[in-house]
Amino acid sequence: MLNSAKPTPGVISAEPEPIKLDWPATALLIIDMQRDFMEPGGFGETLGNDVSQLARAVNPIGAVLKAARDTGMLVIHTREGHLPDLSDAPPAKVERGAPSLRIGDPGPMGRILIRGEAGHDIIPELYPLDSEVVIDKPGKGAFYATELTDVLEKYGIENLLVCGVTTEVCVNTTVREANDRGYRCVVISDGCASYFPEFHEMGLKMIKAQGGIFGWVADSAAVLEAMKVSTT
Ligand code: C5J
Repeated sequence: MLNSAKPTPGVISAEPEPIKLDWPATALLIIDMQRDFMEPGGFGETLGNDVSQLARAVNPIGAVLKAARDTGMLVIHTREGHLPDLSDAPPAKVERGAPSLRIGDPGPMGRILIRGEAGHDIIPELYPLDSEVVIDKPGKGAFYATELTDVLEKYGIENLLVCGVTTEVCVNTTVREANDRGYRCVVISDGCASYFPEFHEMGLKMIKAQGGIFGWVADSAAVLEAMKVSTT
Protein backbone atom coordinates (compact mmCIF):
# COMPACT_ATOMS: atom_id res chain seq x y z
CA MET A 1 0.00 0.00 0.00
CA LEU A 2 1.12 3.54 -0.62
CA ASN A 3 0.41 4.75 2.91
CA SER A 4 2.00 2.92 5.79
CA ALA A 5 -0.71 3.88 8.32
CA LYS A 6 -3.27 1.18 9.18
CA PRO A 7 -6.22 1.71 6.79
CA THR A 8 -9.49 2.92 8.25
CA PRO A 9 -12.23 0.44 7.33
CA GLY A 10 -13.97 1.51 4.13
CA VAL A 11 -11.50 4.27 3.39
CA ILE A 12 -9.09 3.91 0.48
CA SER A 13 -5.48 4.53 1.54
CA ALA A 14 -4.79 6.84 -1.36
CA GLU A 15 -2.49 9.71 -2.21
CA PRO A 16 -2.47 12.60 -1.72
CA GLU A 17 -4.93 11.69 1.04
CA PRO A 18 -7.26 8.87 2.03
CA ILE A 19 -10.67 8.94 0.40
CA LYS A 20 -14.02 7.37 1.34
CA LEU A 21 -16.30 6.68 -1.60
CA ASP A 22 -20.03 6.21 -1.75
CA TRP A 23 -19.84 2.76 -3.34
CA PRO A 24 -23.28 2.65 -5.02
CA ALA A 25 -22.21 5.87 -6.77
CA THR A 26 -18.89 4.37 -7.88
CA ALA A 27 -18.00 2.57 -11.12
CA LEU A 28 -14.93 0.66 -12.24
CA LEU A 29 -13.65 2.12 -15.51
CA ILE A 30 -11.19 -0.11 -17.36
CA ILE A 31 -9.42 1.70 -20.17
CA ASP A 32 -8.43 0.02 -23.45
CA MET A 33 -7.22 -3.40 -22.28
CA GLN A 34 -7.27 -4.42 -25.95
CA ARG A 35 -5.14 -6.87 -27.88
CA ASP A 36 -4.09 -3.96 -30.13
CA PHE A 37 -2.20 -2.43 -27.20
CA MET A 38 -1.27 -5.54 -25.23
CA GLU A 39 -0.14 -8.07 -27.85
CA PRO A 40 2.53 -8.28 -30.54
CA GLY A 41 1.26 -7.32 -33.98
CA GLY A 42 -1.17 -4.66 -32.76
CA PHE A 43 -1.30 -0.87 -32.84
CA GLY A 44 1.06 -0.44 -29.88
CA GLU A 45 3.78 -2.53 -31.45
CA THR A 46 3.42 -0.86 -34.86
CA LEU A 47 4.41 2.37 -33.09
CA GLY A 48 7.67 0.72 -32.02
CA ASN A 49 6.68 -0.10 -28.44
CA ASP A 50 7.61 -3.09 -26.28
CA VAL A 51 4.13 -4.42 -25.50
CA SER A 52 5.40 -6.73 -22.76
CA GLN A 53 5.63 -3.62 -20.54
CA LEU A 54 1.85 -3.59 -20.20
CA ALA A 55 1.33 -7.15 -18.93
CA ARG A 56 1.95 -6.17 -15.30
CA ALA A 57 -1.42 -4.39 -15.09
CA VAL A 58 -3.50 -7.45 -15.98
CA ASN A 59 -3.55 -9.28 -12.62
CA PRO A 60 -4.23 -6.18 -10.46
CA ILE A 61 -7.08 -5.20 -12.79
CA GLY A 62 -8.37 -8.77 -12.70
CA ALA A 63 -8.48 -8.70 -8.89
CA VAL A 64 -10.41 -5.42 -8.75
CA LEU A 65 -12.69 -6.55 -11.59
CA LYS A 66 -13.54 -9.71 -9.63
CA ALA A 67 -14.32 -7.66 -6.51
CA ALA A 68 -16.45 -5.26 -8.54
CA ARG A 69 -18.39 -8.17 -10.04
CA ASP A 70 -18.80 -9.82 -6.64
CA THR A 71 -20.18 -6.62 -5.12
CA GLY A 72 -22.39 -5.59 -8.03
CA MET A 73 -20.41 -2.46 -8.89
CA LEU A 74 -21.02 -0.98 -12.33
CA VAL A 75 -18.17 -2.05 -14.65
CA ILE A 76 -17.34 -0.08 -17.77
CA HIS A 77 -14.75 -1.16 -20.33
CA THR A 78 -13.48 1.13 -23.08
CA ARG A 79 -11.96 0.32 -26.45
CA GLU A 80 -10.07 2.79 -28.61
CA GLY A 81 -10.74 2.25 -32.31
CA HIS A 82 -12.31 3.41 -35.52
CA LEU A 83 -15.06 2.58 -37.95
CA PRO A 84 -14.00 0.41 -40.91
CA ASP A 85 -14.35 3.37 -43.30
CA LEU A 86 -12.17 5.52 -40.99
CA SER A 87 -14.83 8.25 -41.05
CA ASP A 88 -14.22 8.85 -37.31
CA ALA A 89 -10.42 8.81 -37.61
CA PRO A 90 -8.92 12.25 -38.13
CA PRO A 91 -6.30 12.25 -40.90
CA ALA A 92 -3.97 13.95 -38.41
CA LYS A 93 -4.14 10.76 -36.30
CA VAL A 94 -3.90 8.27 -39.17
CA GLU A 95 -1.04 10.00 -40.98
CA ARG A 96 1.07 10.72 -37.91
CA GLY A 97 4.61 9.41 -37.45
CA ALA A 98 6.19 6.46 -39.20
CA PRO A 99 4.56 3.33 -37.76
CA SER A 100 5.24 -0.04 -39.39
CA LEU A 101 1.49 -0.26 -40.09
CA ARG A 102 -1.02 2.59 -40.00
CA ILE A 103 -4.52 2.61 -38.51
CA GLY A 104 -6.71 0.63 -40.93
CA ASP A 105 -3.86 -1.37 -42.48
CA PRO A 106 -4.17 -5.17 -42.40
CA GLY A 107 -2.11 -6.77 -39.62
CA PRO A 108 -1.81 -10.18 -37.96
CA MET A 109 -4.87 -9.48 -35.75
CA GLY A 110 -6.93 -7.87 -38.52
CA ARG A 111 -6.99 -4.21 -39.52
CA ILE A 112 -5.09 -2.06 -37.04
CA LEU A 113 -7.35 -0.36 -34.45
CA ILE A 114 -10.56 -1.02 -36.38
CA ARG A 115 -13.79 -1.92 -34.59
CA GLY A 116 -14.80 -5.54 -35.02
CA GLU A 117 -11.29 -6.80 -35.74
CA ALA A 118 -9.60 -9.32 -33.42
CA GLY A 119 -6.96 -6.81 -32.35
CA HIS A 120 -9.59 -4.29 -31.29
CA ASP A 121 -11.11 -6.70 -28.81
CA ILE A 122 -10.41 -6.85 -25.09
CA ILE A 123 -7.91 -9.44 -23.86
CA PRO A 124 -9.48 -12.73 -22.73
CA GLU A 125 -8.34 -12.36 -19.08
CA LEU A 126 -10.49 -9.23 -18.64
CA TYR A 127 -13.23 -9.96 -21.15
CA PRO A 128 -16.47 -8.05 -20.41
CA LEU A 129 -19.55 -9.91 -19.24
CA ASP A 130 -22.66 -9.36 -21.33
CA SER A 131 -24.06 -7.29 -18.46
CA GLU A 132 -21.15 -4.85 -18.46
CA VAL A 133 -20.90 -1.62 -20.41
CA VAL A 134 -18.47 -1.36 -23.31
CA ILE A 135 -17.73 2.11 -24.66
CA ASP A 136 -16.14 2.44 -28.08
CA LYS A 137 -14.13 5.62 -28.34
CA PRO A 138 -12.35 7.15 -31.31
CA GLY A 139 -10.08 9.32 -29.17
CA LYS A 140 -7.76 8.98 -26.23
CA GLY A 141 -10.30 10.29 -23.71
CA ALA A 142 -13.34 8.13 -22.92
CA PHE A 143 -15.73 11.09 -22.88
CA TYR A 144 -14.95 12.50 -26.34
CA ALA A 145 -17.56 11.41 -28.91
CA THR A 146 -18.99 8.64 -26.71
CA GLU A 147 -22.07 7.93 -24.61
CA LEU A 148 -20.08 7.70 -21.37
CA THR A 149 -21.66 10.78 -19.76
CA ASP A 150 -25.14 9.37 -20.41
CA VAL A 151 -24.17 6.01 -18.89
CA LEU A 152 -22.73 7.60 -15.75
CA GLU A 153 -25.78 9.81 -15.31
CA LYS A 154 -28.14 6.88 -15.84
CA TYR A 155 -26.48 4.91 -13.02
CA GLY A 156 -25.98 7.89 -10.68
CA ILE A 157 -22.21 7.59 -10.74
CA GLU A 158 -20.10 10.24 -8.99
CA ASN A 159 -16.83 8.37 -8.49
CA LEU A 160 -14.63 6.35 -10.80
CA LEU A 161 -12.01 3.71 -10.05
CA VAL A 162 -9.84 4.03 -13.14
CA CYS A 163 -7.28 1.57 -14.50
CA GLY A 164 -5.98 0.33 -17.85
CA VAL A 165 -3.50 1.40 -20.48
CA THR A 166 -1.63 3.47 -21.09
CA THR A 167 -1.09 5.51 -17.94
CA GLU A 168 0.01 8.73 -19.57
CA VAL A 169 -2.19 8.57 -22.67
CA CYS A 170 -5.73 7.21 -22.45
CA VAL A 171 -5.87 6.84 -18.66
CA ASN A 172 -4.58 10.36 -18.06
CA THR A 173 -6.74 11.91 -20.78
CA THR A 174 -9.85 10.22 -19.42
CA VAL A 175 -9.11 11.19 -15.82
CA ARG A 176 -8.62 14.81 -16.84
CA GLU A 177 -11.89 14.78 -18.78
CA ALA A 178 -13.68 13.15 -15.83
CA ASN A 179 -12.21 15.57 -13.31
CA ASP A 180 -13.45 18.55 -15.33
CA ARG A 181 -16.91 16.98 -15.34
CA GLY A 182 -16.91 16.69 -11.54
CA TYR A 183 -16.16 12.99 -11.06
CA ARG A 184 -13.84 11.89 -8.25
CA CYS A 185 -11.26 9.62 -9.85
CA VAL A 186 -9.16 7.11 -7.93
CA VAL A 187 -6.50 5.76 -10.27
CA ILE A 188 -5.31 2.24 -9.47
CA SER A 189 -1.54 2.55 -9.71
CA ASP A 190 -0.60 -1.09 -10.36
CA GLY A 191 -3.68 -1.48 -12.59
CA CYS A 192 -2.17 0.95 -15.08
CA ALA A 193 0.88 0.55 -17.26
CA SER A 194 2.86 2.32 -19.93
CA TYR A 195 5.32 1.27 -22.61
CA PHE A 196 7.61 3.75 -20.82
CA PRO A 197 7.95 3.01 -17.08
CA GLU A 198 9.08 6.58 -16.41
CA PHE A 199 5.92 7.94 -18.08
CA HIS A 200 3.83 5.62 -15.88
CA GLU A 201 5.46 7.03 -12.75
CA MET A 202 5.15 10.61 -13.94
CA GLY A 203 1.59 10.09 -15.17
CA LEU A 204 0.53 9.00 -11.68
CA LYS A 205 2.44 11.86 -10.07
CA MET A 206 0.67 14.36 -12.31
CA ILE A 207 -2.71 13.12 -11.10
CA LYS A 208 -2.03 13.22 -7.37
CA ALA A 209 0.22 16.32 -7.23
CA GLN A 210 -0.96 19.70 -5.97
CA GLY A 211 -3.44 18.21 -3.52
CA GLY A 212 -4.79 15.76 -6.11
CA ILE A 213 -5.25 18.17 -8.97
CA PHE A 214 -6.82 15.50 -11.18
CA GLY A 215 -7.63 12.85 -8.61
CA TRP A 216 -6.32 10.25 -6.18
CA VAL A 217 -3.90 7.36 -6.65
CA ALA A 218 -4.05 4.06 -4.73
CA ASP A 219 -2.81 0.56 -5.41
CA SER A 220 -5.14 -2.37 -5.99
CA ALA A 221 -4.54 -3.77 -2.51
CA ALA A 222 -5.74 -0.53 -0.93
CA VAL A 223 -8.80 -0.40 -3.16
CA LEU A 224 -9.66 -4.05 -2.45
CA GLU A 225 -9.22 -3.51 1.28
CA ALA A 226 -11.66 -0.60 1.25
CA MET A 227 -14.15 -2.39 -1.00
CA LYS A 228 -14.31 -5.33 1.42
CA VAL A 229 -15.85 -3.15 4.09
CA SER A 230 -17.65 -0.50 2.16
CA THR A 231 -19.77 -2.64 -0.10
CA THR A 232 -21.40 -4.58 2.71
C1 C5J B 1 -2.58 4.99 -26.92
C2 C5J B 1 -4.08 4.34 -25.16
N1 C5J B 1 -1.50 4.89 -26.15
N2 C5J B 1 -5.08 3.51 -24.92
N3 C5J B 1 -3.81 4.63 -26.47
O1 C5J B 1 -2.47 5.36 -28.05
O2 C5J B 1 -3.41 4.79 -24.26
